[in-house]
Amino acid sequence: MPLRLYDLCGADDLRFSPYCARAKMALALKGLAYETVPVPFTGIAAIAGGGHATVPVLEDGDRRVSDSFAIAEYLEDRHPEPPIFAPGPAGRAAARFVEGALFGIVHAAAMPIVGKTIHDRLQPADQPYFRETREAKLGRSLEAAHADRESRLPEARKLFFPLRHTLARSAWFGGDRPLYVDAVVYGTAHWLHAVNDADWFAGDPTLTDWFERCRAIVGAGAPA
Ligand SMILES: N[C@@H](CCC(=O)N[C@@H](CS)C(=O)NCC(=O)O)C(=O)O
Repeated sequence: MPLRLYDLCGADDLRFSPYCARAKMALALKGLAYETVPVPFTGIAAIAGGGHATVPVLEDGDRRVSDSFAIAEYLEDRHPEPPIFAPGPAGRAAARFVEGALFGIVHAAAMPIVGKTIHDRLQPADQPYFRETREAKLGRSLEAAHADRESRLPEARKLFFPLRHTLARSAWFGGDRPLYVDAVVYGTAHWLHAVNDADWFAGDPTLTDWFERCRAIVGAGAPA
């Protein structure tokens, strides 16, 4: 039975979730075949079960793993070769740091910029839920946040400086091969580009080249 990944979907089957993209790249890096099951926001609770339900969820036979980082660790423990974390606890801690920095800094800065665009690209049945939950977090309407996106975008783009800083010296976070840290950053980049709000890496060949190489890995590790 192939691995199955429950994957957030918008209108026209748009797969934009940063966390699901991370899980897909982790699976591809491991060379594992998988199939995806599209899930709208309003369908997540039914498949994730219990607590604060989120996707991705990986199904491996009768085993279910939720949370993208837990999925990467599960894959690493179950299929050690090729490794996707640098050796030892330090490798996982470094990946956690990157995950946290992206969530706390980049996602926080990007959400007001891309929130309305995401909303507009969801299935109509998902839109009220998304609006209510995201406006509560933003403290204002999606439209009000969208109105000053042009002025916020340059500062938000600068938040990718650490990525440029790293890739100027190394093809991947793993040196000559990609690691899960690449997948973590790729997921965020995929999210921002998939909702088609702006070309976040415009005019930056280093970031564009790395992003295209990540995309090729995810595309080649395509679903079973
Ligand atoms: N830390 C979790 C976060 C997953 C997450 O927030 N996923 C979003 C989709 S991008 C979700 O399922 N949200 C459910 C909701 O907003 O109700 C992970 O890395 O998997």
